[in-house]
Amino acid sequence: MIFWYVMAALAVVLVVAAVTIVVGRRSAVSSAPPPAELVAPEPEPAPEPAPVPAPAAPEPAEVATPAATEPAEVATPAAPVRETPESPASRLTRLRRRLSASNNPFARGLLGLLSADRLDAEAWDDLEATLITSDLGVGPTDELITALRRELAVDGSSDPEQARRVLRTELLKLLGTDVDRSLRVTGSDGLPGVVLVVGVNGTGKTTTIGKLARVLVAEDHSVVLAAADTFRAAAADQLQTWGSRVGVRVVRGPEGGDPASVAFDAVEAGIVDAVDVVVVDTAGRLHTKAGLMDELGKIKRVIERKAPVTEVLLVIDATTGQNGLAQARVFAEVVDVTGIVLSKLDGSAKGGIVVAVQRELGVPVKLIGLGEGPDDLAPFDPDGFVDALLAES
Ligand SMILES: Nc1nc2c(ncn2[C@@H]2O[C@H](COP(=O)(O)OP(=O)(O)O)[C@@H](O)[C@H]2O)c(=O)[nH]1
Ligand SMILES: [Mg+2]
Repeated sequence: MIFWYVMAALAVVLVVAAVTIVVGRRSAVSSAPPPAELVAPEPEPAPEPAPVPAPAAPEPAEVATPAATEPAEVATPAAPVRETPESPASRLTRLRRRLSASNNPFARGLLGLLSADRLDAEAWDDLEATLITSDLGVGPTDELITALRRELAVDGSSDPEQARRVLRTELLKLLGTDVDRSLRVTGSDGLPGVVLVVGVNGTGKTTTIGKLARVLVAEDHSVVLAAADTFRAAAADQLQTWGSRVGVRVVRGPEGGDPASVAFDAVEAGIVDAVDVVVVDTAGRLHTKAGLMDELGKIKRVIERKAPVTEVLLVIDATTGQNGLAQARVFAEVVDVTGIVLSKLDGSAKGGIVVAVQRELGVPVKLIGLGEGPDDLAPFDPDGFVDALLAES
């Protein structure tokens, strides 16, 4: 009997165990989905880690970028990049558009003659008016009109090509093609050449000197600039900026100091450094003729204790026309002007001043300013000038 009790108990144990296993399996199976569910959300965390490395990657890249550029930026002020000025020979070609009819009223007036169907009285009157308003001057205007009428108005009809040819020839005659327009920038006896730049305030002296320094550097001359306009500190700063762009030394003095002593120091520095040229900026105060004469005379005298002045450039603002011419006369009486710089010829309606100023002062135009850009100063070449004026653009 006991045996059967034992067997029954065993059977019960077995059944309980079996049930436990089945239930256990079920719970194992039912607990399996949670991992499955965990797998499912895994993609969610997955994107999370993904963005983490993503920004992490650009970050070092960004760090690397400034790290790479920073030394370059630091290097720039440490060793200022010297600009390479444009060769003077190619400038008029580049700048000729600024003189052409589309930009220049003087050229537009001349081309008006070429486009006239008939060279009747009205066409000649129009041309004469244009030439007078361009400040060519009464004498040169008469000469030009007379010559053109002689050559062109045979039968009253207009041949634009012939008119262009004749106009070119006659304009060149007025400008003068056999004049020495070279700048005297070389000294003798081992001394530097000295260029004194004079003119009324605002005509463009300092800008011209900055541009001229670039012309000289482009021609492999060594240069020192003298900031002898001590009237305003800004003038010396302005010159300094131009000089440092092309590695040219600027000698300056205290604001309100003696301009002659700054000029003297600069020429002395030029001699010590054995440079080729010293260019001297001056103030252009037209207070009284006597005052101007005193100031410029003194500057010149003091410089010449060290080295002769080889060139005196008078800067005239082309937009001021007759007025500029009147001022130029005063300067020419005070110093021996050896060359004219006509600034602001870009867009000036007074292009005729080129002829008038040479006639008036008997001094050649040597340089022309054709814009505010650093290389917008060109040697004056009559052929290139006339071609630019008469260009079809
Ligand atoms: N459009 C044009 N402006 C010029 C030219 N030359 C000088 N200027 C401008 O004329 C102004 C006066 O020049 P600045 O050199 O200070 O005259 P300064 O008082 O005689 O020394 C400045 O704004 C220059 O940029 C030129 O050839 N063309
Ligand atoms: Mg100035």
